[in-house]
Amino acid sequence: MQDTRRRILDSLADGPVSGPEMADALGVSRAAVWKHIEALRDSGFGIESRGDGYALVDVPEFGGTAVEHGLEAPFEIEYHDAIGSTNDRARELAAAGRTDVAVLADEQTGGRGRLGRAWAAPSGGVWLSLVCRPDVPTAHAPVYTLAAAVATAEALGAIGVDAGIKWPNDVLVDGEKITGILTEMEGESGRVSWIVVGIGINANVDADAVPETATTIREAVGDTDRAALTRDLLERFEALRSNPEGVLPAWRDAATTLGRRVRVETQRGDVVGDAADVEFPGTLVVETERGRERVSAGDCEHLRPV
Ligand code: BT5
Repeated sequence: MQDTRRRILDSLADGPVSGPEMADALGVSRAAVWKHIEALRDSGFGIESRGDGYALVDVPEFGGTAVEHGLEAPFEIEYHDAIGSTNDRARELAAAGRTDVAVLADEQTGGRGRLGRAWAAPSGGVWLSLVCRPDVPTAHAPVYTLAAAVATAEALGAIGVDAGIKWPNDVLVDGEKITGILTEMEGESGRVSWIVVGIGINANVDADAVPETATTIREAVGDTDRAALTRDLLERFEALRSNPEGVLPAWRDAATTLGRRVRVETQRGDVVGDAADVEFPGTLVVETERGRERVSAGDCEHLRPV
């Protein structure tokens, strides 16, 4: 959001402020204040003109300005009511050199999972893709998927949804998938050029609009304030990406895979055994009959104990 508009909203947070007072505080003309107030009204903020000044009476339910309002993470929000895939749009922005942009949509018409799978993304979800340009080796990329899973599980926990992580990229509630994560990357000479972390949360969505194996926030606890959830998620992700060493301990805390018997389908075949640990940057360690095996990518299934 434009900096002056953000400052206007901040100044209105504590009650009504008169036009001249605001103009003085921001160092702009009264006409400029009025123009910004009009622009904020256009983007969904309810601002009344009263005897004691401008009063903020309503904030938009969802959208770029709703998320940016009070956001304490350095992401610019690009919001779409509907889009093919937020990951595709984020990749375009990344290829054009942008960073710290969060592409957000209410609905996706061509949402993607891993390996070309389709992702159901009806209106009412939180469909989000983050463009990041960390100066790290490409081999470290998986830790961003783990960070996104941790941030999501914690943000869901904060609204009363008891979510756990299934390695590597699923956030589940009672075994049903509530969030999927799709990380895509481009590198050069072994270093990351950009990473796009796509996060899809089934939020205010009917259970029959997503696959049988899935669940939604609506089903778990009822509809939620998606702007607040997105803000919380971005702030948690920001804290984790600034401190990559903290990601693994947080992931272990939130994961349901460790200690479970698992089958992981990998390109080299199935790995079956007990999930013992996860190692940087996201490698799953499995105790198998053949000894310890390390898996860096694959589809993981939790099995019943033998
Ligand atoms: C994923 O793939 O779980 C990654 C999903 C990432 C979606 C986000 S939304 C924002 C951004 N923009 C995009 O276009 N994508 C990202 P994978 O592990 O391959 O799981 C895909 C499988 O999950 C499908 O084959 C279905 O079985 C199932 N599925 C499809 N839609 C679902 C949904 N809404 N909720 C839960 N499961 C779903």
